[in-house]
Amino acid sequence: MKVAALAGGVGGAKLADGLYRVSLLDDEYKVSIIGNTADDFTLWGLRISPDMDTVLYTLGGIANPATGWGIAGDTWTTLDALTRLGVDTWFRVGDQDFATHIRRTQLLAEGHTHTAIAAQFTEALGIRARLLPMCDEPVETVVDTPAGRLPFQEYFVRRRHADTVLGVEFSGIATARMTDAVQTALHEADVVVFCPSNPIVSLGPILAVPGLRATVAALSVPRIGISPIIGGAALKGPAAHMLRDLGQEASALGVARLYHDLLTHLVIDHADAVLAPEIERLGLHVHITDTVMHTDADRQRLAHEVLNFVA
Ligand code: FO1
Repeated sequence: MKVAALAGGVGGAKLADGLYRVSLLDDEYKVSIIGNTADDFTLWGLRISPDMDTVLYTLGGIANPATGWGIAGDTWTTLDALTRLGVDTWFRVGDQDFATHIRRTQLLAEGHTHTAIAAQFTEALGIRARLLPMCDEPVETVVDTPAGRLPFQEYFVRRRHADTVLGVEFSGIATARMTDAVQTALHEADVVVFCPSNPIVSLGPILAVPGLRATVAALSVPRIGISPIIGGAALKGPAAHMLRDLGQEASALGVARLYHDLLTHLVIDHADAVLAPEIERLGLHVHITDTVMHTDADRQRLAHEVLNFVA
């Protein structure tokens, strides 16, 4: 059974990890993760790809469990040395994390694609799943706020996503192209999973790659989402207040409205059970369960429930 999962940052990476662990236990499953590259940016001359690295480290079993991003046990000597040189180190990059950015920057300079680089990195970390960037062209999310148009990491990290979101655009998306690997993963999939990532800035850019949304909508296989909004809030990050700022409903029903033309099934949390009838009226099959993943076992359980729900 081939699974194609769309995943963004920390929340999506947890379910992607659960699906990956299921595939390690049962080789009937093969998992491809289509990742968000619109958080990518260049800092201190290095190309950084936060959401791809979050999935990479999570599936590689080396992600920092407290933050979800960066590497567990990483040290900060390089960052401290940069601070000593007068650099504003607002974006926290650990010593081991720097290796990823240095190597990616070098490989890009040598002409390798993001797709080839992701394959090298998953190989290096012994990951037996395909991690596919949504495209190989540069795309960068820009968040329009009362303080002006902000590059994503400025909005998200430096300004702690405190600004009201007036609009979001994906600079470069018009010239982005679905890679052959992404097209193959989607067309060969027996099931497509929308991992619980921010619908606006994590799954949004992936679905904005020209042709990708239409490809997913036209598939005949089950397509299942997990709501990243539980009880009107996101577990982590600005998803709920971004949806509200943009006039969307920050609830599992609001998520269903965003995706009902793409999905056949939606998994929601017990906290949102009351919304199930209205979600079903949108034509989606609804599965109600505990969607909060505290432990690795939770990730695997939820992944199993997702796959069994559409089986
Ligand atoms: N998120 C933060 O809130 N603060 C940071 O200092 C930070 C550093 C960082 C370094 C590498 C990396 O891969 C991710 C990092 N993130 C940090 C998360 C990053 O902002 C992601 O874009 C978010 O997780 C949204 O997906």
